[in-house]
Formats: sequence, structure tokens, C-alpha cells
Amino acid sequence: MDETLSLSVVVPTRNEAESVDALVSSLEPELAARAAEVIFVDDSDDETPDRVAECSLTAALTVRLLHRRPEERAGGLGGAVVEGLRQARGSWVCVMDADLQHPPATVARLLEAAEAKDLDLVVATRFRDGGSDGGLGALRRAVSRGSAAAARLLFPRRLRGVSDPMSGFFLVRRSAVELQRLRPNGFKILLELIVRSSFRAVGEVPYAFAERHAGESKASLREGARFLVQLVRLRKPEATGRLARFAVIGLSGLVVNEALLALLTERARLYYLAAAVISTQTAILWNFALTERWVYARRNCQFDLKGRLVAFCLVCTTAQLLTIPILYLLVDSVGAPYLVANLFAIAASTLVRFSIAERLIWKRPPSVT
Ligand SMILES: Nc1nc2c(ncn2[C@@H]2O[C@H](COP(=O)(O)OP(=O)(O)OP(=O)(O)O)[C@@H](O)[C@H]2O)c(=O)[nH]1
Ligand SMILES: [Mg+2]
Repeated sequence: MDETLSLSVVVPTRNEAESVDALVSSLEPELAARAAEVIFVDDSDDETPDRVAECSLTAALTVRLLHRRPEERAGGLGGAVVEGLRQARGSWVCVMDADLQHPPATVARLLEAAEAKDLDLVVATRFRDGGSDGGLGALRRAVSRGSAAAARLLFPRRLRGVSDPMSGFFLVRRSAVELQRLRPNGFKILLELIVRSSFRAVGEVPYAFAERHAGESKASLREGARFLVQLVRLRKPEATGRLARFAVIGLSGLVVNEALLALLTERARLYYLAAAVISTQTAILWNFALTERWVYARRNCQFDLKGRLVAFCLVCTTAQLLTIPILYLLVDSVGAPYLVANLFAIAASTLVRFSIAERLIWKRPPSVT
């Protein structure tokens, strides 16, 4: 391993052929005075690897390409970053996007801050004075702020002093990362790093998030779902399987609800609002029975069956009400399409119902010591 390098810049790429050249050219003057390398960890199906290979021949910097074949792309973006960290030869590793939303000039500032204050991690933040998230639309901004708030709620101690835990732009001391502890899953690799490492000192440097240089966004609803699973996995690893079963039961309840509503309205000729009340209540009972049998079958609970049933009905009804203001906020204030907003609202209400199920309804009796 070449320990003389001071910095490795790790750039995860997926179909960014039009940005590679521009990124390397902008990094060159910034890193000229440093012994630095740029590592592209690439999961592309376009000509990105060809562009990187061309750059490696002409650039003034050392440019390396780690191309992952389709069957090697575990963990998506996060998996790519971990692979980059594993292969990096610099004592510092800066992770940044390829699309120039992360200004190359900020890389040197991150490094200066890390060296001056002897930090293990420096996060480039959009949310401190001098920073901005101007490149984001209203919906993305709301999702970004909402997920940062959720993460802060779950990890208040670890995220103290980190205003932008969703940032994809940061610099880390390579020796402070415990690679074998990481379980990357999608976009939010910084949160994974912070929660699973023991960084001594963490700092932040503000920057202005720019517009995408070229190509298409890879952010998606799937990434949103991955983030929710990641939160549970980080906070309560043993609950991930239960959450998955809980969510599947919720979906099956939706089917029961719709089918019964159609049946009662069309066949039994019931007024549709009366039919809706009956089908909603039946779906809640269905969900309860399945949750009892499939999620908490072997659990010794503090409350008896009747208590659990009453609490579950109450929580479900309240959670259903909760989706309305979330829906309103996302559609009216943020301008999200109502069908997308509804999915977010349902996901949020499922998480709330699950955490109440875990902590209260199917709570274990207090242990006697
Ligand atoms: N290796 C790898 N890189 C990825 C993957 N998904 C996204 N990336 C890269 O990660 C970086 C961030 O992805 P973006 O699509 O820019 O995500 P974003 O910045 O949140 O979204 P936009 O604001 O729309 O650009 C980019 O350099 C992508 O090419 C992946 O599955 N594997
Ligand atoms: Mg981007």
C-alpha cells in the first residue's frame, strides 16, 4: 500500500458518462498541490468506464477505475463507497458525487479543516451559515429535511453537531473507519459510517449544493424505502424482520379492506360509507390477528389479548387520521403528486404503528432482576 498519498477522492458513479471529464478537470487544479488520487467506483451500464479510462491516461491526477459488474453491485451507492474506502491509498478519503453538485473547490477546504483541527470526519453541510441546498426542488428538500430529522430523532447523541447527516459529501480519516462493521444499503452511507464508527472528533464545512451538471438523478422511491430499512437496521437490528412482516400484513389488510368495500357496496347494496366503516374495522381485525400470529407469536407480553386488541384498534384509527395532515402538507405545501404523497404518508404511518406495537402493545413484561 502506498502510504505517501495524502488524499483519495472516492466518486461513486452510475451512468455519469457526461460528467466524468468535467469533474476530473475541475478537481485537477484544486488537488495539484496534494499527493492525491481519484477513484471512480462504477456501477454503470453506459460509457462511464470508458470516459474514466480515457481520463486516467490524460489527467494530471492519478485516476483509478473500479468497475463493478452487475452481479457485484451489492449495497448500491453505499456498497460502492465502502469498496472505494477499502481500495483507497490516501490517509484521508473524500467521498463526493460525480455530477458536480458537490463543488470540487470544497474538497480542499474539507481537508484543511480536518488537518487543522485533527478531526476524524468532516461533513460538507448544506444547512449551516454559508451553505445552501439551492439545487434541490421543493419535494426533494422536504424529503431531505424530513429524513435528517428522523435520523436525528433516532440517533441524538451520535448526530450531535452534524447538521447534514444525509450528505453524500464528506471527508474521513481512513484509519478511523471500521470497514468490517459497515452494512451499506443505498444512498445514506454517511449515517451508516457515523453510527457504526467511533469518530473522536467531527466537524462541518458549509457548501452550496449545485444543480446537476448532466445526466439523470438516481434518487428514487426505492432509495427512500432502503433508507427506512437502514434506520431500523441501525437502531434496532433485531427488529428488521418484524418490521418487514408488519409491512406485508399492512399491505394484505389494504387488499382485504378494498375487496370487502367492493363486495358490501356492489353485492350487499350497502351505502358506501357504512360499507367503508365495516371494511376498515374488519381489516384492522385481520391485521391484528396476523400480527399476533406472525410477528409476535412467541413473545411473552405484558398486556393480555383483550388489552392488545383494544390498543391496536385505537392506534390504527389514530394512525389513519395522521396520514391526512401529512398528505395535505406534502401535496399543498410541497407540491408533491398526491399518489406519491399518499405512499409517503402510508409509509410514515406504518413506521409509527410499528414503533407503538413494539414499545407498547406487544411490550414485554418488565424483567425481574
Ligand atoms: N456506484 C454507484 N453509484 C451510484 C449508484 N446510485 C447513484 N450513484 C452515484 O451516486 C451519486 C449520487 O447520485 P445522484 O443521482 O446524483 O443522487 P442525488 O444527488 O441525491 O440526486 P440528484 O440531485 O437528482 O442528482 C452520483 O455520482 C451517482 O452516479 C449506484 O447504485 N452505484
Ligand atoms: Mg446528484
